[in-house]
Amino acid sequence: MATVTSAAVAIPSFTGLKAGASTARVSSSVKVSASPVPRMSVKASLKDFGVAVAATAASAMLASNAMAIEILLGGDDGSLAFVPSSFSISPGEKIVFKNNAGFPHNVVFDEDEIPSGVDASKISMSDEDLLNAPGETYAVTLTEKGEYSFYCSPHQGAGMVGKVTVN
Ligand SMILES: [Cu+2]
Repeated sequence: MATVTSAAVAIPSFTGLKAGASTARVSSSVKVSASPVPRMSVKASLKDFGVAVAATAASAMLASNAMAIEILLGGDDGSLAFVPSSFSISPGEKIVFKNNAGFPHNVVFDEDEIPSGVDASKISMSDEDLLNAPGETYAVTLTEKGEYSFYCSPHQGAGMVGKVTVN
């Protein structure tokens, strides 16, 4: 959770979790700014929500949200790529895509190359939505196991594509 940068953005994520608890499947995406806030405020927010979340028998999801992986958008050498471009995570582990170089970038999941039943629009940025500022992030959490392909709309033709395996 250290990469979630404000208590305010954590709340929509958990609202979604409560709503989706009956199907035990949650896909949430939150766009956050790069401005850091003290870690304690996020923790305090989660603690408050922990009560409601536990009541819906989804407390395991709360624990798994503590994990996160950071993927850079654009290589330090100026390459138009996700770094790393292929990686594996656990279900519920947060992926934080961070603007690094060569922006604007975005993150769009290929609806034909994600597990069946997953709604690509719920985990993707829109084609028009771009990360323009250095350090700007897009965070997404995948809960269904399987392989997901994604790309950056402006740079797909230049090979800015990636793959994540949830297992
Ligand atoms: Cu790009």
